[in-house]
Amino acid sequence: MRLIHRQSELILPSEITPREVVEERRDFIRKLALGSIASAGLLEMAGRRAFAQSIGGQGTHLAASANTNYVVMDKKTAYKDATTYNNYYEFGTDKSEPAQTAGSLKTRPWTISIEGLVKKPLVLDLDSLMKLAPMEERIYRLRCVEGWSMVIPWIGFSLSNLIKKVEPTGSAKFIEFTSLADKKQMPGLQSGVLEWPYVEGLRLDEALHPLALLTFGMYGEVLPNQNGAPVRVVLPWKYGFKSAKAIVKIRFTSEQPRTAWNQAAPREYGFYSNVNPEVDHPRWSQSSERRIGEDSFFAKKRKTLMFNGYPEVASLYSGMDLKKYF
Ligand SMILES: Nc1nc2c(c(=O)[nH]1)N[C@H]1C(S)=C(S)[C@@H](COP(=O)(O)O)O[C@H]1N2
Ligand SMILES: [Mo]
Repeated sequence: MRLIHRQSELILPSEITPREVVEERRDFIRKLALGSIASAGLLEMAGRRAFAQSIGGQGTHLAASANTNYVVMDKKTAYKDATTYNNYYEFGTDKSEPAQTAGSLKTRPWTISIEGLVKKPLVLDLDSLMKLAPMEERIYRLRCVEGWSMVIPWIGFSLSNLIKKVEPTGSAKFIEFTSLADKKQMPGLQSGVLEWPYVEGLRLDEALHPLALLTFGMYGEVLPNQNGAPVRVVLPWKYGFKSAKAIVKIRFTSEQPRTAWNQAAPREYGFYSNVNPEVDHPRWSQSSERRIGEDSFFAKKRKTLMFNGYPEVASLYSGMDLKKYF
């Protein structure tokens, strides 16, 4: 009976299943039908191999020590899913496009400019930036505003290390992240879905929260281009779009910065965009989510957690009406 269950699960078309995985599964079914996979034991083994979900790719190794204070116990998303199902509009609006078109992005040499209301503005090359603090591995949940989530082992260090280095002035209240916008390298810039460059921002106290991760790698390796190489932020208590990729500029300001999604659709995407199951998107509920990899017909949706399950950030918003400041 288990077999039947699996079979019906396997042949269901799924918008989010990468083609290779579908093909691998088809092959598995074919072998089953041919009887080349016989006993239950073998079946289990073959199944496990076909659905193996936690190993990295073949990218450049990036050393890091596990930070056990930041570990989500949920099963990690398969490397393959995390690197082929991406939102990265500079490389196209289709989830599969970034994996196909971001490969040629030149991520070295890379400089990042830290400017605005700071005592010590800096222009850093990637290597100097990476040496600012020891690399940590942290397993975070990432929840996209579209209603899906992943669990990813990121590598980086708290953004606060960089912020302290440049010494913001007393009037700095916000921080703005600007992503690379290079028409020659990024085919998606031809489209008018967003105003380029992609810009995101935080209040300075949010950016100083230890959870805010300046990120250089994932799954033990440097970031694949489609995931934001060579440097991005990961803000796990906020919807995924706040976590800007391929950052070239960080600016400190006294006024709330304009941000790409807020500008494109202010009613739908607020500046804060904290994960909040009680505040629906105008066009859909935010109370539950689909975990990538659990996308079979039989899989239950998961309940979305307040601040995506990071209650330690709540004090940043005490006294604020989170329906108004969504
Ligand atoms: N520069 C840039 N950063 C971006 C995006 C983008 O389109 N451009 N998409 C965001 C969205 S909507 C999400 S959900 C996450 C996805 O990150 P991932 O592909 O590494 O899972 O990246 C965010 N960062
Ligand atoms: Mo997203």
